[in-house]
Amino acid sequence: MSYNYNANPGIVGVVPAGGSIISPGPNYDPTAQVNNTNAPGIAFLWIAFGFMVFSAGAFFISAIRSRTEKIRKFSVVNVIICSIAATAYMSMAFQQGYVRKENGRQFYYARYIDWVFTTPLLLFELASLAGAGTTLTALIIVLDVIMIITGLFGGLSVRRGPTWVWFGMGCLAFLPIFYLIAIHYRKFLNDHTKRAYTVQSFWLIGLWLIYPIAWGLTDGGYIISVDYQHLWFAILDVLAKCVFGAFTVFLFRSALPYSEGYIADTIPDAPNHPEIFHNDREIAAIALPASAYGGSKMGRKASTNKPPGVSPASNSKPMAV
Ligand code: RET
Repeated sequence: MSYNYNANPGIVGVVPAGGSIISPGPNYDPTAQVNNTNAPGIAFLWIAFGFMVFSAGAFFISAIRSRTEKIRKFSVVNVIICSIAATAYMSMAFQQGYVRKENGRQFYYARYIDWVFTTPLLLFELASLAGAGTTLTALIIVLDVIMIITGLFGGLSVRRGPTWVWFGMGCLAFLPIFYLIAIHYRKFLNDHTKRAYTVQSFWLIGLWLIYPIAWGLTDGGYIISVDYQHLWFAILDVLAKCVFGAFTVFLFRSALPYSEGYIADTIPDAPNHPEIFHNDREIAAIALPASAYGGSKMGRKASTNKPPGVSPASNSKPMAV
């Protein structure tokens, strides 16, 4: 089934119901300055690329220097996030990864390819810090991927109706994400992760709320020029990736060993032995009595399962990292 463009002012011709065919309308002007990336836009893109490469390098060094598996994991996640973003920024700076909309405006789908991989990793990072567990982490990731894909389809839509319906659908997916981060995940926090999570979750929500607004003014509503679109998204992306990651990995480094639902409290001295304990699952497997797994008779006895090198001292000083 197809619709007449005349129902949509400014567009002539025929498009399918979803309106996702990118075809020239009467206002098609691929030469207009506002529809294109000019010298300033290219500069913004390369600067953002530089931030991403630099940050990926810093997180890589952090990963190499990590003494515990958890810190290593957070560092590596950030290496991946910044490397993917660097790739996307390079493609955009080289004027690739875009299509032209019905009015001739560049639409950079490369941005969405970046986000569909990096935003789940950012949420994975926050969910891990909270100790949210596999199921609720999977849920937030799926909702997030749906949110980004709605932005992509909204941006690809020629007809205004589908554009904003997609946008509404994306906002709908954002609501439970918001709820999980702001309220539900907090239930899993422990004394060591509370401060780090509180700062990081506020920071993430505050920044992420700006994205749909920026989208409405750029890929959705064509109000801001393509050059300024690059500037605003570059600022947001550097804050949401490089600065957010630096806070997690450097500022809150000492909280990370207590992430992922810290259960090593069963051996109070364990955090002082990062050289032995790579993560608290290993500690749990060695240390917890069988009853902790539901009372199976096949479990180890609590009294005989002290791992080597761990004193029974009951101090629980934060781990040196
Ligand atoms: C879209 C449009 C549809 C509705 C909503 C959106 C939200 C996007 C967000 C993007 C976050 C991107 C980040 C990038 C990393 O650096 C897709 C714009 C709600 C929140 C954090």
